[in-house]
Amino acid sequence: MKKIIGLIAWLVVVCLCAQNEVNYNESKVPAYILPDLLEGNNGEKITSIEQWEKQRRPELLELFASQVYGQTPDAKIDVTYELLTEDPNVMDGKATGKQVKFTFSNGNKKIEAILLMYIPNKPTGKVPVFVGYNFKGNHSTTLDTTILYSPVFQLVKEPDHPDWERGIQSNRWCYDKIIDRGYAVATMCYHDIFPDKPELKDHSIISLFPGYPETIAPGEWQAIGAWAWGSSRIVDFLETQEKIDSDKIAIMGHSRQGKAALWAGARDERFRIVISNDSGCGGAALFRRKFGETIAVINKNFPHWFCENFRQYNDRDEMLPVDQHQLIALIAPRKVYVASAEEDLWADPRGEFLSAYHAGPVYRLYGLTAIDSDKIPQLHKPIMEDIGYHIRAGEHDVTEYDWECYLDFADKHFKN
Ligand code: GTR
Repeated sequence: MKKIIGLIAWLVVVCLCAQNEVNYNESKVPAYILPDLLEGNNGEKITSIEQWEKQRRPELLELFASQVYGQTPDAKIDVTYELLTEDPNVMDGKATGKQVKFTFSNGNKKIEAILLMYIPNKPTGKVPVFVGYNFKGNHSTTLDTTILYSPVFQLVKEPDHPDWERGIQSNRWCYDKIIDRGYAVATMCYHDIFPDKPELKDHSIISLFPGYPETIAPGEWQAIGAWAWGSSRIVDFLETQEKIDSDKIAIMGHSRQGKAALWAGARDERFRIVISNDSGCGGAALFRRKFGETIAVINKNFPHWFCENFRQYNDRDEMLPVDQHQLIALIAPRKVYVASAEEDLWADPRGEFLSAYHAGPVYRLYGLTAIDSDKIPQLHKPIMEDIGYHIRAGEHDVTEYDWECYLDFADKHFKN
């Protein structure tokens, strides 16, 4: 009897370990069938743009909201903007720098955030703009000592944390290059919208919405939904800016912000280009490949990112009614670009590529160009159709090479 109990206990341990083991072996990727992009929930084939826009697209948006990212409330939160600084002469005179305080309020409670913007001085007309969150504060994106610290930063980082240092992620924001190419750039610290710790939800914009915290329903939004909502509020502000061409707004998000950028781009059609940089699980990567990070692992490590319903798919990734090629397709006919890094296996570069590839049928429905081959391209050979993709050498990061590709892609679609 003892032996049998011992054997059962051993089997349970083996099974649990096997479940949590990360797969980096292509030959162990399970055979999978992706949910059909062009078949409605009622089994009907989608063959026209009209059917896609009226029937299938709303169905998919609803599935992603209820099962993955959570529902974004319809309630409107009051937002005011205050220009804190404006310097028409930054970067040796080639740009204007602005810092703008956003105050989100529900009448009882306020949350503040700071947007940092650089606008090129040379073009006389309106300019296109890249929007994107930074991870370590606006002060981390440049050495400029006039950049203000985010109000929330003291909540997320201890006073002696190295992230208080200026410019530590300036490599991810090649402002000079962006300005030289004639683009404006607008960035905000993502902690301002939802400080990235589960216990800090009370300091997030979610806490301003009616019903909080009583109504934490299984399909309710969490951090990724909040970050996506926040990037739309940045667009609201950009639309008030005379120098900004609001028909040419691109969003670029890295990693967890790549996930949020895709969700923002799927929901808000004002983003005309959506760029996912190394976004991985819950971003561009196909869940069903179970390569690198999986649903169970991401929900365990980041319980505050996705809605509670998403936990039903822990270790049952193939039961999720959607997969990420469908999220990318929701961006059509607007342009989308997915980027991977060769050594970033945790994010499953091949899975990121394949979802961009499998989004193709919706782009083709619009008569647009998609990715032709399911063979991942060579390093540094970007694909620049209406869907773009590249894989570069190196690790999980945003590099100058990534930005060069995004600027080329934006030139192709915004400047012709
Ligand atoms: C990792 C996480 C990834 C990705 C990354 C990041 O720890 O597992 O899904 O989001 O963080 O945002 O840098």
